[in-house]
Amino acid sequence: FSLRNELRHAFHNDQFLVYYQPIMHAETNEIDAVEALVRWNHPIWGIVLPNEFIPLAEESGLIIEIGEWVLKTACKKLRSWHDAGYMVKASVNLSLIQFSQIDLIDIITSTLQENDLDPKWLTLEITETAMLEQKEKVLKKIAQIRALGIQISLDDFGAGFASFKNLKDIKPDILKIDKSLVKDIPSEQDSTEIVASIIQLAHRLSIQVVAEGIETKEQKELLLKLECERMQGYLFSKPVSEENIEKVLERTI
Ligand code: G
Ligand code: G
Ligand code: NA
Ligand code: MN
Repeated sequence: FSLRNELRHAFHNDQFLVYYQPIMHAETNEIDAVEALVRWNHPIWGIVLPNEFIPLAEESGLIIEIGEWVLKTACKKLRSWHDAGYMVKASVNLSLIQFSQIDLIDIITSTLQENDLDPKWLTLEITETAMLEQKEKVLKKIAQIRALGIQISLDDFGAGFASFKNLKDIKPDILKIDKSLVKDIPSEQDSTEIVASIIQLAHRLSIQVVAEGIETKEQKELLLKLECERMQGYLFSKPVSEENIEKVLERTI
């Protein structure tokens, strides 16, 4: 008995959930996309957050099954939202480990087909740490994914390595500024300058920007001034269950 075995058992016994958090066009308050965020609904502990179990799932390889399930769950939901008239995009996180899955591209393609979804409605979020190993192989798969018409988002930018070389090599469609940088704006001058510079850098490379972790109106106002169009954070909505995200989507129609 170990946490690793418990995690596998939990996954195969339907203890996993997908929560959704909107990514907003901040100026118009329209929802651009919803990010799928996995949760473990433990019978005793309650909702366990991914930071507590994703590293373990990556170590054991279970992340391949979890990732595939999250993708399929989110795409099925996206189909039902589109059928109801909520034309939003879905953003799904992809772990480095998933790039070693031989049929990753086939699974993504068939999931979109099964749900009759144009690839333009799907964004895949990757983190830069995912680039450290087997860079060439990962870059090749990213290129294949983009060739399908799916957007690539570089997540947590500014929190880890934030390497310009990686930014150039990946050439994502979207850059997500990490919440650790957003946290201290506008009160801290240096953070503000850094965030302003990242937005400019992205725009100069024709990369769209999403700022994460917006909790206050002051953050939102400053980011709008800095021409950051899209924002995600508690100010707009926390990550919520599939029932509750439908209520959030309803407000926008
Ligand atoms: O939902 P929360 O904000 O607690 O998520 C914490 C971290 O877990 C984020 O970095 C997020 O990208 C990651 N995460 C959430 N869901 C998934 C998932 O389905 N797959 C992977 N690989 N990471 C996820
Ligand atoms: O993929 P990523 O690791 O960036 O996932 C986003 C994480 O940030 C999730 O764990 C989510 O719960 C969290 N999050 C989303 N919005 C906010 C926010 O406004 N403030 C804080 N502190 N965390 C947030
Ligand atoms: Na993410
Ligand atoms: Mn992030």
